[in-house]
Amino acid sequence: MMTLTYRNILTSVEDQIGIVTLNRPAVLNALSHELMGELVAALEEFDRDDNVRVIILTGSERAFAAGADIKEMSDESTISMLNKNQFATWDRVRMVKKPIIAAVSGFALGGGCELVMTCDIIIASETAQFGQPEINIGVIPGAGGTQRLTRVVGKHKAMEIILTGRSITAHEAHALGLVNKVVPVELFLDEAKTMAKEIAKKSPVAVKLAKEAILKSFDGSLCDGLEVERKNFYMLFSSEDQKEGMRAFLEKRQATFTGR
Ligand code: CO8
Repeated sequence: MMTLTYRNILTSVEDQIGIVTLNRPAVLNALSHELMGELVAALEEFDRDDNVRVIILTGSERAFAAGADIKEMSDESTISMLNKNQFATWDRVRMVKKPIIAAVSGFALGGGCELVMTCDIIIASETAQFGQPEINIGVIPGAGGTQRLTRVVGKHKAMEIILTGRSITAHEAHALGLVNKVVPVELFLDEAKTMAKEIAKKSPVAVKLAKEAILKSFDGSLCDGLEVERKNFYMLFSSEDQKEGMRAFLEKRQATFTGR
């Protein structure tokens, strides 16, 4: 297997399981453009590698990922966001054909929660916290949150989670059907490996085709939904509230929103 050098992630292979670990600890694994590029390169490399049958995506005990990188986004405009088209990279995550198990501990917020929901199976530590706090910084989920969360937990819960921006615990996420299993924090990666090993014993081609078929049933008009979400996300970069919300986060103060 060709080994690429990454700055924001770690990769390894054991027992036919390819493991990608998000590794930007200083900013709780905030998903910068560079990190997403590396993540996609690693996932695609594992997707091509015949020695890998299942992929695990994980972070640290403290954070899976606390969202997209707010520092990187705070001064963007609608047009600069459109031109950068960073979602092209995000789209490649959902094109991966092998199953991806998310092993989640600590914060899985905003883009972090959306990345988790793009995975196929979710194992959570008891300390995991899921949420879409974008509303607190004057924007909305932009990487599939309004679509994937709603499909999993239903309209009313999705409204509550996205409109209040509050986090939910691993146990609450489990009760809502968002996560497969909740385990003590010291076991979350082992549990993901146990599940991965079981799947790795099956026919790889059957596993791939099963994943494709399940996603077909799930993704009905997902593309339309994603398009609306993306346009609205870009549009918010024309608002004063987005500037105020993101600056207030970086300046560690409460945001004051005016609706402009
Ligand atoms: N982006 C950039 N830096 C971050 C982020 C982030 N999302 N989250 C945390 N950090 C940084 C902090 O600024 C801090 O840096 P420093 O030490 O330099 O001050 C460091 O990480 C540690 O964070 P805290 O001191 O805040 O740690 P706490 O334990 O006090 O709080 C929280 C942890 C609650 C997770 C808090 O950091 C937080 O609220 N983070 C932001 C969560 C958030 O709003 N996420 C949503 C972001 S928007 C988004 O994800 C849109 C996705 C759409 C895709 C876009 C693709 C282009």
